[in-house]
Amino acid sequence: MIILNKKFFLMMISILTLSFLLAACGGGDEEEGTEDTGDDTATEETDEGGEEAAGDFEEDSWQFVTEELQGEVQYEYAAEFANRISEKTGGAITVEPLEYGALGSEVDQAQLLQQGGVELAVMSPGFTGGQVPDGQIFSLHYFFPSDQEQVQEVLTNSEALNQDLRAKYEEHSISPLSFWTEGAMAWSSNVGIESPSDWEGLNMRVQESPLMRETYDAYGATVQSLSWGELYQALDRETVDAQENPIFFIESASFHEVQDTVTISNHNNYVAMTTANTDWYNGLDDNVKAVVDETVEEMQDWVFDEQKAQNEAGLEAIEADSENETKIIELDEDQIAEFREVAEPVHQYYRDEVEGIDPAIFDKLQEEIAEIMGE
Ligand code: 6CS
Repeated sequence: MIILNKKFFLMMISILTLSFLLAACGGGDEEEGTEDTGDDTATEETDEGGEEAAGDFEEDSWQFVTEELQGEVQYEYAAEFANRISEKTGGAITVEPLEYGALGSEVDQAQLLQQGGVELAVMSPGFTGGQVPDGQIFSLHYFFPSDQEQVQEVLTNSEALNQDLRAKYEEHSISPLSFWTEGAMAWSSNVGIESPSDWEGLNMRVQESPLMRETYDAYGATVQSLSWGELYQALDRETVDAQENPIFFIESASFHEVQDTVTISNHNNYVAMTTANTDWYNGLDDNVKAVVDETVEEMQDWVFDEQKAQNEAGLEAIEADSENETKIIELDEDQIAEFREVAEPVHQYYRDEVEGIDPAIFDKLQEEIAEIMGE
């Protein structure tokens, strides 16, 4: 029996309906959101008595697209960002957070941002792995720390990421203003993954990142790229056998309903980027850019707490779901060592063989990680 997932169903309808909208936006909307709105200036008072400050901002509205649904980390990030921008500009600038599906799939959304059809997006590097090969560094297994506080520290402070990798994305009109974790990745499957050999013959869902193929190849699995909106049904029909995501997302997308096991593997982290269209961002008035930068910086702690709370609640919800029993497997150190042994040669393969990547970014990031881990 096919179990229809309600969220999935609603999303697919909205993707189909709005694919027309995406086609209409293609390349033609560079000016959207940057339009001259006339002489309107805001005069509303802020809590801090900020009438003067508000007057410094011209009225404007921006769209902030995310790859997740209301209540999930990315969307809540955009909503909180919107509140803060409104407050700091005395209501002059409004930001509209958009759910996954509102403007197409993750790949469509990335294209929209690049074309200037939206100003801001939360983007996962996995969906532009073909265009920006250096972004695939986030899909290496056992490369980043497993401690999420250390991961967030690396993502927030790394020069390799926030300067060098950012410049690579900017060649494609994507300005990553920050990188942040949505939590440690876990695997779900029906077989119960406890050692690399358990992957033998499994078909794994991945994002649009060629390196992910290499990684799962090393374990003996095949891979298939899919948008997450198609994943529940693919797992249910067993055209795909396994997937990876942070626990909160496995629960909220209901993947655990159609998978028997979840493996806490800590093999890597779900990294998201707060991105802006590069021309739009560079064209902002200095005072507006300062407010954006300040807000992005503040959001690093906020989103860390948000993902932590959602991941904890997600695990509890999976454990409490007696209608869909899920076996939780937590890998011990010996089991992790087995996975590391297979995964680590892919690090060198990435550094030395993957076309288009800058090995200097890899080397610098590796040093920065070692420093934060006190090695
Ligand atoms: O698996 C995915 O593709 C989705 N996972 C998360 C945690 N956020 C959005 C993304 O598209």
